[in-house]
Amino acid sequence: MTNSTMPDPPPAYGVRERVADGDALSLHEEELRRDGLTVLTDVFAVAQMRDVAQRLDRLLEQQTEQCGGEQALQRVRDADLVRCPLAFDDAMLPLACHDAVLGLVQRLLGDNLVLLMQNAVINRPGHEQAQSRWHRDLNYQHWTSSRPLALNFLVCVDRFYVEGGATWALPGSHLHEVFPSSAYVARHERPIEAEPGSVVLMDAMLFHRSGVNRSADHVRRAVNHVVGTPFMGQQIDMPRLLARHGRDHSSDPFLHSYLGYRWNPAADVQTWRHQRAAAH
Ligand SMILES: O=C(O)CCC(=O)C(=O)O
Repeated sequence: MTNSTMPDPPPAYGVRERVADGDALSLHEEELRRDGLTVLTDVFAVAQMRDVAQRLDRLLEQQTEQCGGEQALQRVRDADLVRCPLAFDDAMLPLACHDAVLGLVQRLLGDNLVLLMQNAVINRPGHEQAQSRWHRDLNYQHWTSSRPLALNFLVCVDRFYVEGGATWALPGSHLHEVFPSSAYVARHERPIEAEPGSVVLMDAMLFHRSGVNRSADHVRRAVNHVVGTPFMGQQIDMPRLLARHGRDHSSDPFLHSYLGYRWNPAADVQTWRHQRAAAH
């Protein structure tokens, strides 16, 4: 995990308030608040990433076939994406649940977290990736909040480098309502380069995009997660999808909450009261 040795306080004058230096995650927290992004290195083992890469390729093939083929998915701008992989392969759940990553997320969002989505983005040379258009992960929102509402984190399954389709971001754009001018974007867009096993975290209001993959043959896979607070809805009803595929994580106290079992709308008044009583 990234851990910098603490530098001496920089000389300054007229400064009466400053952020105190803290532990290993404090700098990442500060980067997330100020820039809207940070990178944790060496979170997952490279061997694990190689295994995940193979599993993602299989899942992509399955989902593409189930959805009528690649061209059909391209028409709805959903090609080269694996939707909710953790519902289909148990090796995907640990990517969403790493202690250090969630510890950092909790510093910004508090204890009650909900996984709003998990999607793998496969960025291949010669293939247009729909995610390469600028967007916020809280799409269509043009306002700012005094506190972060949701974060996203990308697990780098393959190496992120510019020619190979690394993610690009506009640092600080989570603090502004509107998307900046083309000139501003051209001057301030920044690539995020990282090794396999790293995790790129962003404020979910930060503008970002996949890069264009201009490499000869580098497939750049990433697994993106959006984590919010319980008043936000999941992209796909995870408890229901998991159940459909024979998986039930509801007895695990953390997953009960994180995967949405606890927060799903109740079917009726009695059920809501029963659930509320059980939680107390
Ligand atoms: O593929 C990337 O580099 C970014 C992915 C992304 O923008 C997203 O999943 O929202």
